[in-house]
Amino acid sequence: MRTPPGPFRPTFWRSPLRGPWLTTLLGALLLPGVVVVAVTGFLSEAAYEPSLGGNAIVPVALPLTFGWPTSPPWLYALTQGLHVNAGLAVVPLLLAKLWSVVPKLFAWPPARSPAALVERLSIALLVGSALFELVTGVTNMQNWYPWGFNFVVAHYYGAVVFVAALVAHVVVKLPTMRRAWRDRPGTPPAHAAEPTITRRGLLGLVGAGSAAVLLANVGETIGGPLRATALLAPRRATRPGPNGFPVNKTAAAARVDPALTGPGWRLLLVHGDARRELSRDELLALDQRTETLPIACVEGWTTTQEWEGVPLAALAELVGAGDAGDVLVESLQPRGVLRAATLSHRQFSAEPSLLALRVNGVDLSLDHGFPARIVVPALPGVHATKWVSTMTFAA
Ligand SMILES: Nc1nc2c(c(=O)[nH]1)N[C@H]1C(S)=C(S)[C@@H](COP(=O)(O)O)O[C@H]1N2
Ligand SMILES: [Mo]
Repeated sequence: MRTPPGPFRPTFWRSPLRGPWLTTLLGALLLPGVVVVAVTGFLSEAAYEPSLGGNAIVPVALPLTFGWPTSPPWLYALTQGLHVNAGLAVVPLLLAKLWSVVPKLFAWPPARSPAALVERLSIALLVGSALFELVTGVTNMQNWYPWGFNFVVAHYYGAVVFVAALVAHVVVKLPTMRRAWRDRPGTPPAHAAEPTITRRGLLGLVGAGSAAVLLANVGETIGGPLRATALLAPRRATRPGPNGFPVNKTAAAARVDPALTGPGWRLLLVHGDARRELSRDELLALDQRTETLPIACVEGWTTTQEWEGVPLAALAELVGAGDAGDVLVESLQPRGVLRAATLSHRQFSAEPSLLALRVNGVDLSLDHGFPARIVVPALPGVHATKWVSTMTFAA
């Protein structure tokens, strides 16, 4: 069979920089970053348990459902901040590594042996899952959910495929990498063009790219002066005032009827046959506690504010549920997976866990969850349910 023209012929690829040595170097630089992203990603899955509305997020989870700690309060801000920002920073490296091996994509014949076919299929899985994780991860960071599937579930399964394919790839390629490293860059093939950039220049470009995307986002995670440079971060803008910190989902977007948040609003506590209704004034008359706690979202942003309200443990006591196994928190929001969340016993009884009524010294604004919202330490923001209406404690 004749080799088709164009990219299927090795002479089509003329960069003198490409070669096993550069690919090995880029791979070795990429690997630690990918390990950080993978480990923190799987930790995020563990932190999501016990999940939303009582249903496990991922039907088939890795055995990672250890009890995610409730302290230090910034734990999830740290692991998810690492996940998202390291994930961004490795993108230029990943693209450079793919560029360095792109001629292999057109290798002809496609496979010389069954073993070669298996290897190519595993590479297809590796590259496909890496790009899938990249695209879904970045759109999620942009607070943009254009897909018909649940991001957390899809991103999780994509990661399982990616890690399996990566381990196989590293094991298979180890001898090639060793040899390439020992042989140094070598002389480019005869058909290669004159270089337009040195290898060092290429690495510098990749490093500058990583630094730029990192700088364009990390301020959203750590706050402070870097917020000003976080040009790619959707939650950069703040407004003046105690409730001026950014909002992901407004009451209007969540279709919360403002009429239901007025004086007629009651918090309903349920535990078996025990029920208790409290107005906002009655909640304010209970012992209040103030906690400075971050809300950290899977999207990578963190916002730390001073919340004031009733400890969840005290609410549990009101219906004799101090020993309850978990609590289902539901909101006035009529639809959507995020309208309710479940907290485990450890999570609702952690000292800083609050039903917040006020923030930074004033009432919560409607968009920040008025009349009441959950704030819990060390957990992903999905647990910080806004516009709380009912808390059902279960054995
Ligand atoms: N009722 C309700 N509560 C909710 C959500 C929601 O969509 N509906 N989103 C959750 C998620 S995923 C996060 S990260 C935080 C975001 O808080 P913010 O919308 O005030 O920024 O609220 C949480 N509480
Ligand atoms: Mo979130």
